[in-house]
Amino acid sequence: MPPVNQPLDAPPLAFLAEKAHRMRRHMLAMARRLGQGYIGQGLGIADALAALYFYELRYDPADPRWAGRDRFVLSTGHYSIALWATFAEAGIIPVDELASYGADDSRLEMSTLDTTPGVEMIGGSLGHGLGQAVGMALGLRLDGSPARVFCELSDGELQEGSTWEAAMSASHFGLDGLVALIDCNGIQADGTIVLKMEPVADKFRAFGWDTVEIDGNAMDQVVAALRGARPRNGKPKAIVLRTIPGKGVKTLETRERAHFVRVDPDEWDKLAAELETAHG
Ligand SMILES: Cc1ncc(C[n+]2csc(CCOP(=O)(O)OP(=O)(O)O)c2C)c(N)n1
Repeated sequence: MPPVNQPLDAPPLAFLAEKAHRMRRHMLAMARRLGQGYIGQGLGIADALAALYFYELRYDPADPRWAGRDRFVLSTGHYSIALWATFAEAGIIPVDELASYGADDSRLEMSTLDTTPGVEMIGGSLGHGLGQAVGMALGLRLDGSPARVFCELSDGELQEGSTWEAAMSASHFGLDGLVALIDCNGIQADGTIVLKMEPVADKFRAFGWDTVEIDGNAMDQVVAALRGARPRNGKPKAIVLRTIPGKGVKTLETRERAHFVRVDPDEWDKLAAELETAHG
């Protein structure tokens, strides 16, 4: 089992930062084989996933369907590259398997399938994650389970009505074991976010959620926000993550069309070197 429920005054920040770095390294290697991928999103969400899987989430890597597990719903199925890297570091899938990312017959698709160990929901069609997470949280409550449900969703998904129906329901049903991690990376398919969604945090507060807004690439803030979301106080929790697409790889952080990144074959060594330099 990973370390869980550690005291706030001694969070394993260096350990978590190292995990996030290793995950980013995996992601670059996976995308390199294909020459492209949803790399920006993966690099941006890496810190939150590292904090979640190696600090907060309760799960058993040897038994991903363990009934007592906390659930993690990745609503943005196209962020799968980050999930596979996380699973490899967590021991849910073998590290060697990452080489099959995006290949025919691979379990590691470019969007998530729930036949892959550790995946709770089929991804691809955006705007469904929070609703499914609400259903899971209700089901766990009916079962008398203390397990919690964490749901990642994107700023683009805030433009879908289904997300707000789910947000309303979570608050109505008092789902205090539900934690939404909202990846506000500011991009959508063709560039910057299409509809103005700000102020995101105020919107969730207005829907009755305990809400914090943080730098989603600052490990200490992510850890503190996850700890702050623990109380079973009758309210769902929202953590608004401000993240940088391509975080950790300078060239990608400043790339304009960051949604689906194509990289020239001779550019990969430079990206890998930038990642190592940024980590120090
Ligand atoms: C319901 C639905 N509509 C459209 C798409 C096509 N699509 C795939 S990724 C994407 C961009 C979504 O932006 P966002 O959710 O903010 O994610 P990010 O920009 O971080 O990749 C779109 C429109 C989809 N997968 N599902």
